[in-house]
Amino acid sequence: MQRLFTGIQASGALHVGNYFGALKPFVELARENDSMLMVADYHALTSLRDPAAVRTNIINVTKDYLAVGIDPAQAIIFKQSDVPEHTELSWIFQCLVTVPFLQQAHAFKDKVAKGLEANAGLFAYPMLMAADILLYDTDVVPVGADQRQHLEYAREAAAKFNNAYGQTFKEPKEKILEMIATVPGTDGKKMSKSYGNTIPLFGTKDEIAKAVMSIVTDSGSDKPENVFAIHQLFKTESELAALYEEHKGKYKNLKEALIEDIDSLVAPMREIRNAIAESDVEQVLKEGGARARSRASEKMKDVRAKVGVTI
Ligand code: AQP
Repeated sequence: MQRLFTGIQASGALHVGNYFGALKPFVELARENDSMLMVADYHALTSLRDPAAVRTNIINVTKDYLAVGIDPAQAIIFKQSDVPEHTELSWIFQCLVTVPFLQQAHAFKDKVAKGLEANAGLFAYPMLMAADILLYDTDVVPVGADQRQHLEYAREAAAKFNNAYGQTFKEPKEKILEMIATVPGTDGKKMSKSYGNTIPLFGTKDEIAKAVMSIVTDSGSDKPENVFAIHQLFKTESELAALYEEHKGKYKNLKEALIEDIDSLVAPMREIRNAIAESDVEQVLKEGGARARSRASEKMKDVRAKVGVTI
C-alpha cells in the first residue's frame, strides 16, 4: 500500500481536464492505497479575492470529489487551510530554495504571460505544493502533465531539506497518464480555468453543449482536430474511427455526438452530486481535516526540532 495524494484548487468549477488529469486516476487508485485528497483553498487565493466565491468553491469542489466516487471512509478528504502545517512547512522550504530556481517555473511564467497578477503567493506556489505533498510522506501524486515540473520542485525541496537537516522527507513520484497528459480546451490549448476555455465537468447538459459548440474547428480538414482530441477521452479508437468516418466533414454532428458522450459520463455523477447536502460536505471536511492534521502535526514536530526552533 502506498500513500497517494492529490489536490485541486478551489478557484472555480472543475472541468473535464481536472477530471481526466487528476480525479479519474485518483479514484482508480484510491481504494487500494492510503489516499488523501485536498481542496487547495489557500492556493486559490493566488487568483481569487472574493470570500463568498472561495467558500462556494470549497463546497463545490468537495461535492465534486464525492460525486466522482471518492469514499470519505476510505480516502481522507480535507481542505488545506484546516491544516496550518502546510503554510508553516512552505515557509521553511522557501528559505531553502532560491529566487532564480522559482523563476524557472513554467506555470508561473505562463500565468503571468496570460495577464495574471505576479503576486508573491503565485511565485511561491510550488513550495506550498511541495509542503502539501511532502508533509504526508507521499509516494504517488496523480496529476496532469502540466504539474510535472511542480513535482520536480517538490523533490528538490525534499532533497534540499534532507541535505541540510538529515533524512526527513520522501521524494514523491508523479503519476501522469500518458494517454491523457494534457486535456485541450475549446481553443485547442491546455484546458484551464484561468484561460476561459473549459468544458465544465458538472455543468448542465446545456452548459456542456454551449462549451462544446464553441470548440474552435478551423482545421480545414474532414476531421475537426480539437473536437477529436477531446472525444478520445470518451470513446475507443475504433468507435471514433467509425463515428468520424460516418460524419466526415460534418462538424456539427460530431460536436453533438461529443455532447452526448460527455453527458452519458456525467449524468450519473451529476445525480449523486445533486443529492449531497452542504451539511454532508461540512462533516466530511471536519472529519478529514482532523485526520490530516494529526498526521501533519506529528511530522512537523520532527521538522521543527530539526530546523532548531524547538527549545
Ligand atoms: N487540461 C488539463 N489536462 C490534464 N490535467 C489537468 N489539470 C488541470 N488542467 C488539466 C490537472 O488538474 C489538477 C488540479 O489543477 P488545479 O485546478 O489545481 O490547477 P491547474 O492545473 O492550474 O488547473 P487550471 O484549470 O489550469 O486552474 P487555474 O487556471 O485556476 O490555474 C492538476 O493535477 C492538474 O494537472
